[in-house]
Amino acid sequence: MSVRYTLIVGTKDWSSWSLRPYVALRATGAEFEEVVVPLRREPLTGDEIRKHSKAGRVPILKIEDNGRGTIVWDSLAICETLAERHPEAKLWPAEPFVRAEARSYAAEMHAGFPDLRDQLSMDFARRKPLPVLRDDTKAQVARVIDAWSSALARFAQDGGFLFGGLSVADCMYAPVVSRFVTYDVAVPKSVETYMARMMALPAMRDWGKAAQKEIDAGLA
Ligand SMILES: N[C@@H](CCC(=O)N[C@@H](CS)C(=O)NCC(=O)O)C(=O)O
Repeated sequence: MSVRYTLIVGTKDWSSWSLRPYVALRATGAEFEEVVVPLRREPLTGDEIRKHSKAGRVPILKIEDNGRGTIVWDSLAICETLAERHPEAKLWPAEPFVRAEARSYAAEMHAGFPDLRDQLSMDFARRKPLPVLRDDTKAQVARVIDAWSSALARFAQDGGFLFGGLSVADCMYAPVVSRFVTYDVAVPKSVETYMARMMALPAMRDWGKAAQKEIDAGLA
């Protein structure tokens, strides 16, 4: 069986959406090629992305499998596809109610937190002062901390992540972990331990090294 994955991502220092499926794909252990499209270089950026997907957004996963191929776009769709194709990676919890909750976490992140994303934009390899947060941003930061604390209190003893082992929920929140590190957001101890565990993942470390190289090269 010959499977070929190509993950198309944006500038790593900035592309929070791209980081999510990257962490999931690394968790599967599958080999893959990577294409990095420089963001914030319009019209080049849009033109480059649309060569791969008419949706005009990264991340995109190209799958070639035994002579057939497809593309998957959107971070959550890619994570779902990887979870389905690699059941051995256990990217969703096995227990149905826990899985339902983990899906809710992933979906809440995917659809929400606009003020947090706006005010604490991802800048993976940089450290920045915390801006004065709007009330909505404060509420969204508090919601993330509360959601993480709740999951960690119940499941972290089974693997250290939100729902025990690393799941799509962790992948979806990986950029928020990075943002909280960048802006040194105050968090309780259990969350601090979780964030350190996330940042220590080989996938997160490699992403950070690549982001630093982009900064050094003046690309981010
Ligand atoms: N909902 C999408 C959002 C993807 C998205 O907005 N990606 C940004 C980069 S992080 C993008 O492609 N921007 C295109 C551009 O800057 O022209 C997902 O989950 O993948």
